[in-house]
Order: sequence, then C-alpha cells, then structure tokens
Amino acid sequence: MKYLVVSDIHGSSYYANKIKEIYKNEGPDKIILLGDLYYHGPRNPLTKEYNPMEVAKILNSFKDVILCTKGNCDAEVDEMISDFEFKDKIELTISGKRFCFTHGHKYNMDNIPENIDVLVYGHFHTGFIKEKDGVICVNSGSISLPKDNTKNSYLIIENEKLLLKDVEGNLIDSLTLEV
Ligand SMILES: [Mn+2]
Repeated sequence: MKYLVVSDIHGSSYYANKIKEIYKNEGPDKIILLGDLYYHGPRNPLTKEYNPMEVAKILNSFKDVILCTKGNCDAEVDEMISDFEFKDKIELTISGKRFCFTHGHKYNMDNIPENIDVLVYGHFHTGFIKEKDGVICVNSGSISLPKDNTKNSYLIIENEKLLLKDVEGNLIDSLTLEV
C-alpha cells in the first residue's frame, strides 16, 4: 500500500493541481489530507491562485481515495462542500507499525498520543522527520505555504519507507522503519 500525504493546501488551486500531477507520478493507493484545505486563515496570506471552490472540485474528484483529518481552519461549511469525511485523527497499521495521522494543532511532537509508533501531522508548515521518546514524528510540511525556509512538500509512505519530497518530487529527507 502506498500513501500520499498532503497538508495545508489553504485554498491554493495552483497546488491542488500539483496534487493531481503528484498523484499521477507517484501512483499512490490512497491520499491522506491532514487538513486546512480551503480557507487561507487569518494568520496566512492568500495562497497562489487562491480559489477554494476550485480546490474543492479537484479534491472531490479524488473522493474515493481520500482520507482526511480536520484542521483548525476547516469549518462546518468546508465539510459540507466536501464529498469525503473529516476526522480528528486517523489510525492505521502500516508494515506492523501503529500510525496516527492528525492535523497537528492538538497532537504533535509536544503532545504525542499513547500507544503509537509513528505520528504524522502538518499544521506548522515545516516538513521534517524526527524521533522523540521512541516515536517517529513526521511533518509533511505544507504543499502551498511552507514556513521557516522549508520547501513546498508532501510525504510518501510506502510499506516501511517514509519519503519527504518537494513538489517537484525531489527527496528532502527519508527514513526506513525497522520492522
Ligand atoms: Mn493548521
């Protein structure tokens, strides 16, 4: 099973279209969206080709393969226009490891949920792969609005491999889980 993880699109139709390209190039089985899909949020500038309606259209075209967690900028109306469900967190076992996917404003490196091996989140717009207290903490970064000199990025999870890549597909960091 191959997963494409994307976070913090914040209404950018330009980067939503990039997801289409990445999906074609990477050929994942599922897309996991970590939230903050449409609204740019009062702390952020407008994103490139800001067009929440167009982003919704693009994401809805992937509804059959999307798993989605709810971000702190995702409102009731955002859920209403989406043809997929928003969850607080998604728990999956991949290669025997317990993964927890979440937006990151509640659970993150400073508040790691119990009984997991890998925590994957976004929210901070900074991509990284780190370890804390025996838990692998991965931030997929933001595809549209990276901060602190990080790149526009996404994450690939393929069996025991974690690959953090920039939007052009170049590897930023990677980790192979010991299984
Ligand atoms: Mn957020």
